[in-house]
Amino acid sequence: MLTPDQLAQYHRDGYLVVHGLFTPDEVDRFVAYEQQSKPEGWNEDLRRHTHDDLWRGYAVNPRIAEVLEQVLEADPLVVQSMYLEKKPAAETAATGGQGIALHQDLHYLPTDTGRLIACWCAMSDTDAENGGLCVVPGSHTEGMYTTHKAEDASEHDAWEFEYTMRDRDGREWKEKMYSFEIEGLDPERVLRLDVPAGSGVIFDGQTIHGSFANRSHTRYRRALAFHYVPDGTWVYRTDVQETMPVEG
Ligand SMILES: O=C(O)CCC(=O)C(=O)O
Repeated sequence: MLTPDQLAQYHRDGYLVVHGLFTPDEVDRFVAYEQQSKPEGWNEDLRRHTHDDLWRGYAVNPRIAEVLEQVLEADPLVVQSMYLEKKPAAETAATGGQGIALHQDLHYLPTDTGRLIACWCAMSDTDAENGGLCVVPGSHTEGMYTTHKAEDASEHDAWEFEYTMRDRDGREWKEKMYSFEIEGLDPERVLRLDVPAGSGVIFDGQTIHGSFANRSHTRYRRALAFHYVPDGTWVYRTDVQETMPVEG
């Protein structure tokens, strides 16, 4: 359970580090599972939690569910799941695995209520050197920023993709998305977090966040990220529109 101070901190800053979401055994089990089951590179399946029992168990973990219920004051529904592993620099040609440019999740996952929350879980010790999570405190109160496509290839992957969107009335349209990067962000505002394995960060769909390349020569940066909406929220992207309750 979050304390009133932690809740207030979340609402003030738009993010909160939560310790002990997963035990060391749970972290090891997940990492070992991914090492033997995962194809190389970016995992494009954002719905593993719907058809992989191990992933489902992590997405609906009661420690996460309890925190989200408190913050959202509603039942959370899982939208998507991602495992984000960055190799150390020694294992790649140039820098280590790239990061995701600083963005707001609602750019990628627009919803009808504008509500969305992430639970980003460290599956290795993470920090500034190995490309840990960065956040911009308070940015969740500043509305949606304009963006451009990620520019610095040594730090960030760049891509474009067209998604099919559908509203509640069945009206469909296409929307081009790309590796969003916030326009004109003051780098001084970016806070590089230290998050140990098993701990996590919850953050609002409007909180600016992302990460940089892994500059460590030996240490992997591993994270498991889930995105949720409160029950009753409509997700426009058809590929992740079928949400899953965390309970039942
Ligand atoms: O892990 C990262 O590098 C960034 C994660 C992220 O952008 C997210 O979870 O929404």
